[in-house]
Amino acid sequence: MRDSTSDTAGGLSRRGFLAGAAGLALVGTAARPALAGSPAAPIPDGTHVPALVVGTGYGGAVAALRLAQAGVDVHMVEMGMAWDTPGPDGKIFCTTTQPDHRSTWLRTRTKQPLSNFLGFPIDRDIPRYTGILDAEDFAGITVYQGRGVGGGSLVNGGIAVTPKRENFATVLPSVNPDEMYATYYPRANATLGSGLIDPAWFETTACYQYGRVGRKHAQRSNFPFVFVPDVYDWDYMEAEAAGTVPRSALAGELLYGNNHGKKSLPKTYLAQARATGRVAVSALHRVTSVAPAGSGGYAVVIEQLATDGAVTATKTVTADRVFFAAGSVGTSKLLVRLKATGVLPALNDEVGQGWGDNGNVMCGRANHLWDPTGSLQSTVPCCGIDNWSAGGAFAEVAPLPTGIETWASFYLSITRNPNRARFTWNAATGKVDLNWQTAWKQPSITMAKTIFDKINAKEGTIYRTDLFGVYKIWGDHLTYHPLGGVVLNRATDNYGRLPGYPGLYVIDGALIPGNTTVNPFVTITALAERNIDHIIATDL
Ligand code: FAE
Repeated sequence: MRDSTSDTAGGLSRRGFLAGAAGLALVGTAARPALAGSPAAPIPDGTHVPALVVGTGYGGAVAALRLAQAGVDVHMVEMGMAWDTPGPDGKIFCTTTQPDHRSTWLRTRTKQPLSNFLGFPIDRDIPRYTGILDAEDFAGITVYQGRGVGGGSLVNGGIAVTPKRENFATVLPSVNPDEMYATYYPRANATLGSGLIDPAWFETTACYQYGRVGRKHAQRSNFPFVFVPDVYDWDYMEAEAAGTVPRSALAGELLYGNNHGKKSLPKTYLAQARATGRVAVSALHRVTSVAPAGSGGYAVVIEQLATDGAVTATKTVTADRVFFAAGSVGTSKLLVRLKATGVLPALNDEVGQGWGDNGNVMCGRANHLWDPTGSLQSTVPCCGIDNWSAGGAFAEVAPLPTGIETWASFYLSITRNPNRARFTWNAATGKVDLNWQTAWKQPSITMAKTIFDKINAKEGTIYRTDLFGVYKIWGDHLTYHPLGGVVLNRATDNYGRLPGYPGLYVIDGALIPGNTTVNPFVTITALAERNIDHIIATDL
Protein backbone atom coordinates (compact mmCIF):
# COMPACT_ATOMS: atom_id res chain seq x y z
CA MET A 1 0.00 0.00 0.00
CA ARG A 2 1.14 3.47 -0.72
CA ASP A 3 1.39 5.91 2.13
CA SER A 4 -1.70 8.07 2.39
CA THR A 5 0.36 11.25 2.23
CA SER A 6 1.42 10.53 -1.34
CA ASP A 7 -0.49 11.98 -4.24
CA THR A 8 1.10 10.57 -7.27
CA ALA A 9 -1.82 10.62 -9.65
CA GLY A 10 -2.38 14.33 -9.59
CA GLY A 11 1.10 15.48 -8.74
CA LEU A 12 1.26 18.44 -6.44
CA SER A 13 -1.66 20.31 -7.92
CA ARG A 14 -4.30 18.92 -5.62
CA ARG A 15 -2.08 19.63 -2.67
CA GLY A 16 -0.97 23.05 -3.68
CA PHE A 17 -2.32 25.50 -1.23
CA LEU A 18 -0.28 28.33 -2.22
CA ALA A 19 -0.26 31.56 -3.84
CA GLY A 20 0.85 29.55 -6.62
CA ALA A 21 -0.87 31.77 -9.06
CA ALA A 22 2.37 33.66 -9.04
CA GLY A 23 4.19 30.61 -10.26
CA LEU A 24 1.87 29.38 -12.96
CA ALA A 25 3.15 31.09 -16.05
CA LEU A 26 6.10 29.28 -17.51
CA VAL A 27 8.27 31.93 -18.99
CA GLY A 28 9.01 35.52 -18.12
CA THR A 29 5.60 36.77 -17.10
CA ALA A 30 4.58 38.64 -14.00
CA ALA A 31 2.72 36.98 -11.17
CA ARG A 32 -1.02 36.62 -11.69
CA PRO A 33 -2.99 38.00 -8.76
CA ALA A 34 -5.23 35.49 -7.07
CA LEU A 35 -8.72 36.35 -5.87
CA ALA A 36 -8.68 38.72 -2.94
CA GLY A 37 -9.59 36.92 0.24
CA SER A 38 -8.99 33.46 -1.17
CA PRO A 39 -6.49 31.37 0.77
CA ALA A 40 -4.31 31.39 -2.34
CA ALA A 41 -4.09 35.18 -2.56
CA PRO A 42 -0.59 36.60 -2.27
CA ILE A 43 -0.06 38.75 0.77
CA PRO A 44 -1.50 42.27 0.21
CA ASP A 45 0.59 45.39 0.82
CA GLY A 46 -0.08 47.00 4.18
CA THR A 47 -1.63 43.95 5.79
CA HIS A 48 -1.00 42.75 9.35
CA VAL A 49 -0.41 39.10 10.25
CA PRO A 50 0.06 37.52 13.68
CA ALA A 51 2.92 35.30 12.49
CA LEU A 52 5.04 35.57 9.36
CA VAL A 53 7.35 32.74 8.34
CA VAL A 54 10.20 33.51 5.94
CA GLY A 55 10.73 30.39 3.79
CA THR A 56 8.84 27.12 3.35
CA GLY A 57 11.52 24.45 3.95
CA TYR A 58 11.68 22.13 6.95
CA GLY A 59 12.00 24.75 9.70
CA GLY A 60 9.31 26.95 8.20
CA ALA A 61 6.88 24.07 7.63
CA VAL A 62 7.17 22.87 11.23
CA ALA A 63 6.66 26.40 12.58
CA ALA A 64 3.61 27.01 10.37
CA LEU A 65 1.92 23.72 11.23
CA ARG A 66 2.42 23.90 14.97
CA LEU A 67 1.52 27.60 15.25
CA ALA A 68 -1.64 27.02 13.24
CA GLN A 69 -2.57 24.05 15.42
CA ALA A 70 -2.14 26.35 18.42
CA GLY A 71 -4.68 28.76 16.89
CA VAL A 72 -2.30 31.31 15.34
CA ASP A 73 -2.87 32.57 11.78
CA VAL A 74 0.31 32.24 9.76
CA HIS A 75 1.51 33.70 6.47
CA MET A 76 4.47 31.97 4.80
CA VAL A 77 6.57 33.97 2.34
CA GLU A 78 8.57 31.95 -0.21
CA MET A 79 10.88 33.38 -2.88
CA GLY A 80 10.60 30.32 -5.12
CA MET A 81 7.64 29.08 -7.15
CA ALA A 82 4.65 27.09 -5.93
CA TRP A 83 5.48 24.09 -8.21
CA ASP A 84 1.85 22.99 -8.34
CA THR A 85 1.06 23.23 -12.05
CA PRO A 86 2.30 21.11 -14.98
CA GLY A 87 4.21 22.67 -17.86
CA PRO A 88 3.42 22.08 -21.57
CA ASP A 89 4.93 18.56 -21.32
CA GLY A 90 2.30 17.68 -18.71
CA LYS A 91 4.91 17.49 -15.96
CA ILE A 92 5.65 19.84 -13.10
CA PHE A 93 9.33 18.94 -12.89
CA CYS A 94 12.04 18.11 -15.47
CA THR A 95 14.51 15.23 -15.25
CA THR A 96 18.19 15.24 -14.30
CA THR A 97 19.16 14.02 -17.76
CA GLN A 98 17.12 16.64 -19.69
CA PRO A 99 17.26 19.80 -17.57
CA ASP A 100 15.26 22.72 -19.00
CA HIS A 101 14.38 26.21 -17.69
CA ARG A 102 12.59 24.64 -14.71
CA SER A 103 15.84 23.15 -13.44
CA THR A 104 17.84 26.16 -12.37
CA TRP A 105 17.33 29.33 -10.30
CA LEU A 106 17.95 32.46 -12.41
CA ARG A 107 20.87 31.33 -14.56
CA THR A 108 21.21 31.11 -18.35
CA ARG A 109 23.20 27.88 -18.13
CA THR A 110 22.69 24.90 -15.84
CA LYS A 111 25.26 24.39 -13.10
CA GLN A 112 25.03 20.68 -12.40
CA PRO A 113 26.78 19.23 -9.34
CA LEU A 114 28.32 16.58 -11.61
CA SER A 115 29.69 18.94 -14.21
CA ASN A 116 31.37 16.43 -16.51
CA PHE A 117 30.96 12.97 -17.93
CA LEU A 118 33.81 11.10 -19.58
CA GLY A 119 35.64 14.42 -19.10
CA PHE A 120 33.16 16.40 -21.24
CA PRO A 121 31.18 19.29 -19.72
CA ILE A 122 27.46 18.47 -19.57
CA ASP A 123 25.94 21.83 -18.66
CA ARG A 124 23.59 23.40 -21.20
CA ASP A 125 22.09 26.80 -22.00
CA ILE A 126 18.59 27.46 -20.65
CA PRO A 127 16.24 30.47 -20.45
CA ARG A 128 16.65 32.45 -17.24
CA TYR A 129 13.82 31.39 -14.95
CA THR A 130 12.94 30.97 -11.28
CA GLY A 131 13.85 27.29 -11.49
CA ILE A 132 13.94 24.83 -8.65
CA LEU A 133 17.64 24.30 -7.86
CA ASP A 134 19.85 27.21 -6.87
CA ALA A 135 23.62 26.86 -7.18
CA GLU A 136 24.65 29.83 -5.05
CA ASP A 137 28.29 30.75 -5.57
CA PHE A 138 30.53 32.09 -2.82
CA ALA A 139 34.28 32.62 -3.24
CA GLY A 140 35.31 29.12 -2.13
CA ILE A 141 32.16 27.00 -2.42
CA THR A 142 28.92 26.54 -4.37
CA VAL A 143 25.94 25.91 -2.09
CA TYR A 144 23.05 23.98 -3.69
CA GLN A 145 19.58 24.79 -2.33
CA GLY A 146 15.96 24.14 -3.24
CA ARG A 147 13.82 27.11 -4.34
CA GLY A 148 10.08 26.81 -4.10
CA VAL A 149 7.29 25.92 -1.73
CA GLY A 150 8.81 23.02 0.16
CA GLY A 151 12.40 24.34 0.08
CA GLY A 152 15.08 21.67 0.00
CA SER A 153 12.47 18.89 0.18
CA LEU A 154 11.71 19.54 -3.50
CA VAL A 155 15.21 18.72 -4.73
CA ASN A 156 16.81 16.50 -2.11
CA GLY A 157 17.37 12.76 -2.02
CA GLY A 158 14.85 12.30 0.75
CA ILE A 159 17.39 10.44 2.89
CA ALA A 160 16.03 10.72 6.41
CA VAL A 161 18.72 9.77 8.89
CA THR A 162 18.65 10.29 12.64
CA PRO A 163 22.19 10.77 14.00
CA LYS A 164 23.47 8.08 16.31
CA ARG A 165 22.76 9.12 19.85
CA GLU A 166 26.41 8.77 20.79
CA ASN A 167 27.24 11.52 18.26
CA PHE A 168 24.45 13.92 19.25
CA ALA A 169 26.54 15.97 21.71
CA THR A 170 28.70 17.12 18.79
CA VAL A 171 25.63 17.95 16.68
CA LEU A 172 23.70 20.15 19.13
CA PRO A 173 25.72 20.47 22.34
CA SER A 174 23.18 22.65 24.18
CA VAL A 175 20.17 20.39 23.54
CA ASN A 176 18.98 17.66 25.90
CA PRO A 177 19.30 14.38 23.94
CA ASP A 178 16.66 12.63 26.05
CA GLU A 179 13.84 14.85 24.80
CA MET A 180 15.14 14.71 21.22
CA TYR A 181 15.33 10.90 21.04
CA ALA A 182 12.17 10.27 23.09
CA THR A 183 9.92 12.89 21.52
CA TYR A 184 11.18 15.12 18.72
CA TYR A 185 13.07 12.74 16.42
CA PRO A 186 10.16 10.26 16.47
CA ARG A 187 7.66 13.10 15.85
CA ALA A 188 9.73 14.44 12.96
CA ASN A 189 10.22 11.03 11.34
CA ALA A 190 6.56 10.13 11.68
CA THR A 191 5.33 13.40 10.16
CA LEU A 192 7.92 13.33 7.36
CA GLY A 193 6.90 9.76 6.49
CA SER A 194 10.34 8.15 6.46
CA GLY A 195 10.76 4.43 5.91
CA LEU A 196 13.23 1.74 4.83
CA ILE A 197 13.40 -0.16 1.57
CA ASP A 198 12.07 -3.72 1.73
CA PRO A 199 15.32 -5.71 2.11
CA ALA A 200 13.99 -8.57 -0.02
CA TRP A 201 13.22 -6.21 -2.91
CA PHE A 202 16.66 -4.61 -2.57
CA GLU A 203 18.21 -8.03 -3.19
CA THR A 204 16.42 -8.59 -6.47
CA THR A 205 15.57 -5.32 -8.20
CA ALA A 206 17.69 -4.16 -11.13
CA CYS A 207 17.47 -0.53 -10.00
CA TYR A 208 19.59 -1.18 -6.89
CA GLN A 209 22.32 -3.21 -8.57
CA TYR A 210 24.53 -0.18 -7.77
CA GLY A 211 23.56 -0.49 -4.09
CA ARG A 212 24.43 -4.19 -4.01
CA VAL A 213 27.81 -3.52 -5.64
CA GLY A 214 28.36 -0.76 -3.05
CA ARG A 215 27.54 -3.22 -0.28
CA LYS A 216 29.80 -5.95 -1.65
CA HIS A 217 32.77 -3.60 -1.85
CA ALA A 218 32.11 -2.12 1.61
CA GLN A 219 31.83 -5.51 3.24
CA ARG A 220 34.86 -7.01 1.48
CA SER A 221 36.88 -4.18 3.08
CA ASN A 222 35.20 -4.75 6.46
CA PHE A 223 33.26 -1.49 6.60
CA PRO A 224 29.83 -1.43 8.28
CA PHE A 225 27.14 -1.24 5.58
CA VAL A 226 23.81 0.31 6.58
CA PHE A 227 20.40 0.81 5.02
CA VAL A 228 19.21 4.42 5.37
CA PRO A 229 15.55 5.47 5.63
CA ASP A 230 14.06 7.73 2.97
CA VAL A 231 10.82 9.67 2.53
CA TYR A 232 10.27 8.23 -0.95
CA ASP A 233 7.18 6.02 -1.07
CA TRP A 234 8.85 2.60 -1.39
CA ASP A 235 5.65 0.85 -2.47
CA TYR A 236 5.30 3.35 -5.27
CA MET A 237 8.88 2.67 -6.36
CA GLU A 238 8.18 -1.06 -6.49
CA ALA A 239 5.16 -0.29 -8.65
CA GLU A 240 7.40 1.83 -10.90
CA ALA A 241 9.70 -1.13 -11.34
CA ALA A 242 6.71 -3.37 -12.08
CA GLY A 243 5.54 -0.92 -14.75
CA THR A 244 2.13 -0.29 -13.21
CA VAL A 245 2.51 3.44 -12.43
CA PRO A 246 4.32 6.39 -14.07
CA ARG A 247 8.01 6.38 -13.29
CA SER A 248 9.76 9.04 -11.22
CA ALA A 249 12.72 7.69 -9.19
CA LEU A 250 13.25 5.21 -12.02
CA ALA A 251 12.98 7.94 -14.67
CA GLY A 252 15.88 10.10 -13.53
CA GLU A 253 13.79 12.52 -11.50
CA LEU A 254 15.21 13.98 -8.30
CA LEU A 255 17.57 16.97 -8.37
CA TYR A 256 14.99 19.07 -10.21
CA GLY A 257 11.94 17.61 -8.47
CA ASN A 258 10.01 14.33 -8.41
CA ASN A 259 6.71 14.20 -10.27
CA HIS A 260 5.63 11.14 -8.27
CA GLY A 261 6.60 9.11 -5.23
CA LYS A 262 8.62 11.49 -3.05
CA LYS A 263 6.89 12.69 0.09
CA SER A 264 8.22 16.22 -0.06
CA LEU A 265 6.94 18.83 2.41
CA PRO A 266 3.94 19.91 0.27
CA LYS A 267 2.61 16.37 0.79
CA THR A 268 3.38 16.15 4.53
CA TYR A 269 3.88 19.09 6.90
CA LEU A 270 2.58 21.72 4.49
CA ALA A 271 -0.49 19.67 3.56
CA GLN A 272 -1.33 19.33 7.25
CA ALA A 273 -0.72 23.05 7.73
CA ARG A 274 -3.13 23.87 4.90
CA ALA A 275 -5.74 21.58 6.42
CA THR A 276 -5.87 23.77 9.53
CA GLY A 277 -7.29 26.62 7.43
CA ARG A 278 -4.94 29.03 9.17
CA VAL A 279 -1.91 28.97 6.87
CA ALA A 280 -1.52 31.00 3.68
CA VAL A 281 1.54 31.09 1.45
CA SER A 282 2.85 33.70 -0.96
CA ALA A 283 5.14 32.12 -3.54
CA LEU A 284 7.53 34.20 -5.66
CA HIS A 285 7.76 36.65 -2.76
CA ARG A 286 11.16 37.44 -1.22
CA VAL A 287 11.66 39.02 2.21
CA THR A 288 14.30 41.76 2.11
CA SER A 289 13.92 43.49 5.48
CA VAL A 290 12.51 42.95 8.97
CA ALA A 291 12.60 46.01 11.24
CA PRO A 292 10.98 46.92 14.55
CA ALA A 293 7.68 48.69 13.80
CA GLY A 294 6.76 51.81 15.73
CA SER A 295 3.43 50.27 16.64
CA GLY A 296 5.06 47.13 18.12
CA GLY A 297 5.82 44.00 16.16
CA TYR A 298 7.86 44.14 12.98
CA ALA A 299 7.65 45.74 9.55
CA VAL A 300 8.52 43.22 6.85
CA VAL A 301 9.51 44.35 3.36
CA ILE A 302 8.73 41.85 0.63
CA GLU A 303 9.57 41.88 -3.09
CA GLN A 304 7.20 40.10 -5.47
CA LEU A 305 9.07 38.37 -8.31
CA ALA A 306 8.25 37.49 -11.90
CA THR A 307 9.53 34.20 -13.29
CA ASP A 308 12.46 35.97 -14.94
CA GLY A 309 13.50 37.27 -11.52
CA ALA A 310 12.31 40.85 -12.07
CA VAL A 311 10.77 42.61 -9.08
CA THR A 312 7.17 43.45 -9.97
CA ALA A 313 6.04 44.94 -6.64
CA THR A 314 7.42 45.86 -3.23
CA LYS A 315 5.14 45.43 -0.25
CA THR A 316 5.42 46.26 3.43
CA VAL A 317 3.41 44.24 5.93
CA THR A 318 3.51 44.05 9.72
CA ALA A 319 3.74 40.97 11.90
CA ASP A 320 3.64 40.36 15.64
CA ARG A 321 6.19 37.57 15.26
CA VAL A 322 8.61 36.69 12.49
CA PHE A 323 10.17 33.25 12.08
CA PHE A 324 13.35 33.16 9.97
CA ALA A 325 13.27 29.87 8.04
CA ALA A 326 15.07 30.90 4.85
CA GLY A 327 17.64 28.12 5.28
CA SER A 328 21.17 28.34 6.68
CA VAL A 329 22.36 30.64 3.91
CA GLY A 330 19.16 32.65 3.46
CA THR A 331 18.63 33.34 7.16
CA SER A 332 22.31 34.10 7.77
CA LYS A 333 22.52 36.48 4.83
CA LEU A 334 19.38 38.36 5.91
CA LEU A 335 20.41 38.76 9.55
CA VAL A 336 24.04 39.67 8.79
CA ARG A 337 22.87 42.41 6.43
CA LEU A 338 20.16 43.70 8.77
CA LYS A 339 22.66 43.93 11.64
CA ALA A 340 25.42 45.56 9.57
CA THR A 341 23.13 48.12 7.99
CA GLY A 342 21.66 49.20 11.32
CA VAL A 343 18.18 47.73 10.84
CA LEU A 344 18.61 45.20 13.67
CA PRO A 345 21.74 46.61 15.37
CA ALA A 346 21.27 44.77 18.68
CA LEU A 347 21.79 41.32 17.11
CA ASN A 348 24.88 39.83 18.74
CA ASP A 349 28.28 39.23 17.12
CA GLU A 350 27.66 35.50 16.80
CA VAL A 351 25.27 36.24 13.93
CA GLY A 352 27.00 35.07 10.73
CA GLN A 353 29.41 32.71 12.50
CA GLY A 354 29.75 28.95 12.78
CA TRP A 355 28.82 27.95 9.23
CA GLY A 356 29.80 24.49 8.00
CA ASP A 357 29.28 22.33 4.91
CA ASN A 358 28.44 19.10 6.79
CA GLY A 359 31.78 17.85 5.43
CA ASN A 360 30.27 17.07 2.00
CA VAL A 361 32.64 15.65 -0.61
CA MET A 362 31.86 13.48 -3.65
CA CYS A 363 33.82 10.92 -5.63
CA GLY A 364 33.37 8.05 -8.07
CA ARG A 365 35.20 4.73 -8.45
CA ALA A 366 35.75 2.84 -11.69
CA ASN A 367 34.75 -0.79 -11.28
CA HIS A 368 35.90 -3.81 -13.26
CA LEU A 369 33.89 -4.95 -16.26
CA TRP A 370 32.52 -7.87 -14.21
CA ASP A 371 31.02 -5.40 -11.70
CA PRO A 372 28.35 -3.47 -13.63
CA THR A 373 26.30 -1.03 -11.53
CA GLY A 374 23.28 -1.12 -13.87
CA SER A 375 21.84 1.06 -16.61
CA LEU A 376 18.58 1.51 -14.64
CA GLN A 377 19.37 3.23 -11.34
CA SER A 378 16.86 4.54 -8.83
CA THR A 379 17.66 8.19 -8.09
CA VAL A 380 16.83 7.55 -4.43
CA PRO A 381 19.78 6.31 -2.36
CA CYS A 382 18.96 3.62 0.18
CA CYS A 383 22.27 2.62 1.75
CA GLY A 384 25.60 3.84 3.01
CA ILE A 385 28.99 2.99 4.48
CA ASP A 386 29.45 4.04 8.10
CA ASN A 387 33.07 4.72 8.99
CA TRP A 388 32.30 7.71 11.22
CA SER A 389 33.82 6.50 14.46
CA ALA A 390 36.98 5.06 12.87
CA GLY A 391 37.60 7.51 10.04
CA GLY A 392 35.19 10.44 10.35
CA ALA A 393 33.20 9.63 7.19
CA PHE A 394 29.67 8.40 6.42
CA ALA A 395 29.32 7.70 2.69
CA GLU A 396 26.00 7.50 0.87
CA VAL A 397 26.08 4.96 -1.95
CA ALA A 398 24.68 7.35 -4.55
CA PRO A 399 23.17 6.72 -7.99
CA LEU A 400 24.62 7.80 -11.31
CA PRO A 401 21.37 7.63 -13.28
CA THR A 402 22.70 8.24 -16.78
CA GLY A 403 20.56 5.56 -18.45
CA ILE A 404 23.64 3.66 -19.63
CA GLU A 405 26.01 1.25 -17.95
CA THR A 406 28.95 3.24 -16.51
CA TRP A 407 30.67 0.63 -14.29
CA ALA A 408 30.96 3.50 -11.82
CA SER A 409 30.27 3.55 -8.11
CA PHE A 410 29.42 7.03 -6.90
CA TYR A 411 29.42 8.36 -3.35
CA LEU A 412 28.46 11.48 -1.38
CA SER A 413 30.44 11.46 1.85
CA ILE A 414 29.51 13.38 4.98
CA THR A 415 32.67 13.93 7.00
CA ARG A 416 33.79 15.38 10.33
CA ASN A 417 35.31 18.47 8.72
CA PRO A 418 36.23 20.87 11.58
CA ASN A 419 36.39 24.06 9.49
CA ARG A 420 33.78 26.75 10.08
CA ALA A 421 33.21 29.84 7.97
CA ARG A 422 31.74 33.27 8.63
CA PHE A 423 29.28 35.44 6.71
CA THR A 424 30.13 39.17 6.58
CA TRP A 425 28.52 42.21 5.01
CA ASN A 426 30.45 43.68 2.08
CA ALA A 427 29.34 47.32 1.85
CA ALA A 428 31.26 47.82 -1.40
CA THR A 429 29.34 45.14 -3.30
CA GLY A 430 26.16 45.33 -1.26
CA LYS A 431 26.34 41.56 -0.75
CA VAL A 432 27.04 39.11 2.03
CA ASP A 433 30.33 37.18 1.62
CA LEU A 434 31.25 33.78 3.05
CA ASN A 435 34.94 33.18 3.83
CA TRP A 436 34.99 29.42 3.15
CA GLN A 437 38.07 28.34 1.17
CA THR A 438 38.21 25.39 -1.20
CA ALA A 439 41.34 24.14 0.59
CA TRP A 440 39.23 23.70 3.73
CA LYS A 441 37.77 20.55 2.10
CA GLN A 442 41.10 18.73 2.49
CA PRO A 443 40.13 17.16 5.87
CA SER A 444 36.98 15.83 4.18
CA ILE A 445 38.98 14.28 1.35
CA THR A 446 41.37 12.70 3.86
CA MET A 447 38.44 11.22 5.80
CA ALA A 448 36.64 9.96 2.68
CA LYS A 449 39.89 8.33 1.56
CA THR A 450 39.84 6.20 4.74
CA ILE A 451 37.00 4.36 3.01
CA PHE A 452 37.75 4.52 -0.70
CA ASP A 453 41.54 4.08 -0.72
CA LYS A 454 40.98 0.84 1.18
CA ILE A 455 38.20 -0.34 -1.12
CA ASN A 456 40.25 0.50 -4.22
CA ALA A 457 43.25 -1.39 -2.82
CA LYS A 458 41.11 -4.42 -2.00
CA GLU A 459 39.24 -4.44 -5.32
CA GLY A 460 42.19 -3.41 -7.52
CA THR A 461 40.16 -0.42 -8.76
CA ILE A 462 40.79 3.31 -9.20
CA TYR A 463 39.01 6.62 -8.69
CA ARG A 464 37.02 8.12 -11.59
CA THR A 465 38.67 11.32 -12.80
CA ASP A 466 36.03 12.43 -15.34
CA LEU A 467 33.05 13.52 -13.20
CA PHE A 468 34.07 16.91 -11.80
CA GLY A 469 36.33 18.22 -14.55
CA VAL A 470 39.22 16.91 -16.60
CA TYR A 471 41.33 14.66 -14.43
CA LYS A 472 39.69 15.66 -11.18
CA ILE A 473 38.84 13.04 -8.57
CA TRP A 474 37.07 14.94 -5.79
CA GLY A 475 33.85 16.95 -5.92
CA ASP A 476 35.20 19.39 -3.32
CA HIS A 477 33.71 22.59 -4.70
CA LEU A 478 30.18 22.26 -3.33
CA THR A 479 27.83 21.38 -0.54
CA TYR A 480 24.23 20.16 -0.47
CA HIS A 481 24.09 20.54 3.31
CA PRO A 482 24.67 24.14 4.45
CA LEU A 483 24.35 24.38 8.24
CA GLY A 484 24.85 27.14 10.79
CA GLY A 485 25.43 30.86 10.56
CA VAL A 486 22.99 31.73 13.38
CA VAL A 487 23.93 29.04 15.86
CA LEU A 488 21.62 27.92 18.67
CA ASN A 489 22.54 29.12 22.15
CA ARG A 490 25.13 31.49 20.67
CA ALA A 491 23.51 33.85 18.17
CA THR A 492 20.08 32.96 19.62
CA ASP A 493 18.96 31.68 22.98
CA ASN A 494 18.61 27.91 23.43
CA TYR A 495 15.25 27.93 21.57
CA GLY A 496 16.04 30.16 18.60
CA ARG A 497 14.89 33.51 20.02
CA LEU A 498 16.98 36.44 18.79
CA PRO A 499 18.13 38.36 21.89
CA GLY A 500 17.13 42.01 21.93
CA TYR A 501 14.17 41.45 19.61
CA PRO A 502 11.16 39.82 21.30
CA GLY A 503 9.08 38.05 18.65
CA LEU A 504 11.95 37.30 16.25
CA TYR A 505 12.96 33.66 15.96
CA VAL A 506 15.32 31.50 13.87
CA ILE A 507 13.94 28.01 13.20
CA ASP A 508 15.93 26.38 10.38
CA GLY A 509 19.30 24.83 9.54
CA ALA A 510 21.05 28.10 10.46
CA LEU A 511 20.78 27.01 14.09
CA ILE A 512 22.91 23.87 13.69
CA PRO A 513 26.64 24.45 14.16
CA GLY A 514 27.94 23.07 10.88
CA ASN A 515 27.62 19.28 11.04
CA THR A 516 24.99 16.65 11.80
CA THR A 517 27.21 13.52 11.22
CA VAL A 518 24.56 12.29 8.73
CA ASN A 519 22.17 13.92 6.23
CA PRO A 520 20.63 16.90 8.01
CA PHE A 521 16.90 17.38 7.39
CA VAL A 522 15.59 15.04 10.11
CA THR A 523 17.67 16.94 12.66
CA ILE A 524 16.53 20.32 11.31
CA THR A 525 12.91 19.13 11.54
CA ALA A 526 13.26 17.62 15.02
CA LEU A 527 15.01 20.71 16.39
CA ALA A 528 12.27 22.92 14.94
CA GLU A 529 9.65 20.69 16.61
CA ARG A 530 11.44 21.07 19.95
CA ASN A 531 11.85 24.81 19.67
CA ILE A 532 8.31 25.59 18.53
CA ASP A 533 6.89 23.41 21.31
CA HIS A 534 8.72 25.54 23.84
CA ILE A 535 7.92 28.85 22.11
CA ILE A 536 4.20 28.06 21.93
CA ALA A 537 4.16 27.03 25.59
CA THR A 538 6.03 30.07 26.88
CA ASP A 539 5.67 32.98 24.43
CA LEU A 540 2.12 32.77 23.11
P1 FAE B 1 15.38 25.05 3.19
O1 FAE B 1 14.75 23.72 3.04
O2 FAE B 1 16.52 25.40 2.31
O3 FAE B 1 14.22 26.14 3.00
C1 FAE B 1 14.47 27.52 2.95
C2 FAE B 1 13.45 28.17 2.02
O4 FAE B 1 13.49 29.58 2.20
C3 FAE B 1 13.70 27.92 0.54
O5 FAE B 1 12.52 27.44 -0.07
C4 FAE B 1 14.10 29.29 -0.01
O6 FAE B 1 13.72 29.48 -1.37
C5 FAE B 1 13.38 30.23 0.92
N1 FAE B 1 14.00 31.54 1.05
C6 FAE B 1 15.31 31.82 1.16
N2 FAE B 1 15.52 33.18 1.31
C7 FAE B 1 14.25 33.72 1.30
C8 FAE B 1 13.79 35.06 1.40
N3 FAE B 1 14.63 36.08 1.58
N4 FAE B 1 12.46 35.28 1.31
C9 FAE B 1 11.60 34.25 1.13
N5 FAE B 1 12.00 32.96 1.03
C10 FAE B 1 13.31 32.71 1.12
O7 FAE B 1 15.87 25.31 4.68
N6 FAE B 1 19.21 16.46 3.37
C11 FAE B 1 18.90 15.26 3.89
O8 FAE B 1 18.70 15.14 5.11
N7 FAE B 1 18.76 14.15 3.06
C12 FAE B 1 18.99 14.22 1.73
O9 FAE B 1 18.84 13.22 1.01
C13 FAE B 1 19.39 15.47 1.17
N8 FAE B 1 19.68 15.58 -0.15
C14 FAE B 1 19.93 16.83 -0.68
C15 FAE B 1 20.13 16.95 -2.05
C16 FAE B 1 20.27 18.22 -2.62
C17 FAE B 1 20.51 18.35 -4.10
C18 FAE B 1 20.20 19.38 -1.81
C19 FAE B 1 20.34 20.76 -2.40
C20 FAE B 1 20.02 19.26 -0.44
C21 FAE B 1 19.88 17.99 0.13
N9 FAE B 1 19.69 17.83 1.51
C22 FAE B 1 19.43 16.61 2.05
C23 FAE B 1 19.72 19.01 2.42
C24 FAE B 1 18.34 19.45 2.88
O10 FAE B 1 17.46 19.58 1.79
C25 FAE B 1 18.49 20.78 3.64
O11 FAE B 1 19.35 20.55 4.75
C26 FAE B 1 17.17 21.33 4.13
O12 FAE B 1 16.28 21.55 3.06
C27 FAE B 1 17.36 22.62 4.91
O13 FAE B 1 16.14 22.95 5.53
P2 FAE B 1 15.84 24.41 6.02
O14 FAE B 1 14.50 24.43 6.63
O15 FAE B 1 17.00 24.90 6.83
